Amino acid sequence: MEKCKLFQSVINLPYFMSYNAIRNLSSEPNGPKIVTQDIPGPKSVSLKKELSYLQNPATVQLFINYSKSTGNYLYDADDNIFLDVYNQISSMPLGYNHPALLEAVKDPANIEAFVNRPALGVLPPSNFVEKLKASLMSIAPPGLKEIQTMACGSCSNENAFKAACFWYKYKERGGKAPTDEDLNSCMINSSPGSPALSILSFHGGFHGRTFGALATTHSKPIHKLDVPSFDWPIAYFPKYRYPLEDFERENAAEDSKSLSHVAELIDQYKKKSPVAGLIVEPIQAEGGDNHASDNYFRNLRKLCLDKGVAFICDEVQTGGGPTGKFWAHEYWGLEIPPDIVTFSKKMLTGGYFYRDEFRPREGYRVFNTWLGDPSKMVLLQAVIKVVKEQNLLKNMETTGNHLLKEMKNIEKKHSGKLFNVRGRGTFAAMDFQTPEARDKAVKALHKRGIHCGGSGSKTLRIRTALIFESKHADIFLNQLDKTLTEDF
Ligand code: PSZ
Repeated sequence: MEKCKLFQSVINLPYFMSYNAIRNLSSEPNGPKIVTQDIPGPKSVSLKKELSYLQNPATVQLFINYSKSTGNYLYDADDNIFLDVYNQISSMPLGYNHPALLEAVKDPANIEAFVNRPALGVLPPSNFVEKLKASLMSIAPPGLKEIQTMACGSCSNENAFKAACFWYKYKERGGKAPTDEDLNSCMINSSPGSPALSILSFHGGFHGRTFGALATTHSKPIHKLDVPSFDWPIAYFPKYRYPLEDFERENAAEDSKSLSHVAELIDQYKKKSPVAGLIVEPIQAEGGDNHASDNYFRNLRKLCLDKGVAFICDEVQTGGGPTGKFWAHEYWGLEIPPDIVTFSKKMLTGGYFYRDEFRPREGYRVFNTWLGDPSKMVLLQAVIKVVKEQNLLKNMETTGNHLLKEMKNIEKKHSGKLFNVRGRGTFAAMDFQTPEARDKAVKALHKRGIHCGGSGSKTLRIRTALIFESKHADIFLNQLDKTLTEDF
């Protein structure tokens, strides 16, 4: 009680809102509860059958009761309650039905944003600048002062690639206007108007599934099969051995191997299709939670500057706070920020921040009907307020430290079953011996009321909401330990 009073006076909470209420923890159950014999339960199975008449439901795991779901807990159609450590593929900043978001939706001042979806490029609402400043610009990565909103992660990357190509050709033309030949040839996809330029990406990277983004995605064949693609360079990404402190020399060698490959590819492609931009995730997420050192990324950034290549940092999955900073690349301590930082997921709207050199000179070069959605900015503004008031970045750091320490203890206890515990904040992962063992662990944890997911071939990943605390981590850790003891 004392703690609550003190807390309320510090951040001026309305008297009726406790610490638990504003983190949306007061409505949470005490823990997971599984009531059906199998997961999925009978209601989910029958709904999946109905869906199968309308589309291929192969990927659907469970049907969810979103009105009951609350905080870190997901309620399925059969009333099973799961602790959610996966959060809609890492895209829920404040868990389910957070009161601050419910309030924002109910606020009469915000209703227009939910009812009218404008073509933002031509008829933005009169409060657009104010809303951009209050939401996205209030958490812009250091050094980046311009913003483009978009609908999703893939289209953010697509347009970032275009911005890199515009930038590259603008420099090459020395600021001169395009020629008639440029304008005519681009209409038939030919050079010089449609130039042979490329975007360099990394093995194991994931940047989306639309055509351009897919050309830079290299995590699983099922994403790419049967889709025509570009001949763009794909570089080696470091593969670390764990624990990091025992393999410093080997891991530094991995950094050098990757950096030399990037430099080599940029030089090699100079003749056939010069590299306009390079895209990289701060932690390769879909590819299996592959980390690289802060020093590696500092050198990669330098290399891009030396070679005149745009450095695009894909923070679609790492951005928005789970690592303990709003942007994972803030850990690198760059002297010159990334040229472009793309986002979506926990940011609720897609888009990218960019250095002013990357502002297209003409209108209609980066454009589509909606260019995002102002209602998402209303929600994001409410999210950011809670993150700041509640110090949720610090919460990710504290909870993440606890989670990682205990995951490492479990790794020791179950050596031979669990490997390579790693993470930053609560953006954490561990490997199993085989893909089958990983899949078995994900299923066994579902049965124990933990909703988690896989990445890469044999990795289990944790993607919590920002309101996930050590007490939630303990529930997960306890079930992980039990699974490894009883199910393996
Ligand atoms: O299978 C899929 O399509 C998935 S599963 C997880 C994602 C996509 N993540 C999306 C993502 C991402 O993690 C990174 C680092 N960059 C871009 C994207 C694409 O975002 P969306 O899905 O919004 O197009």
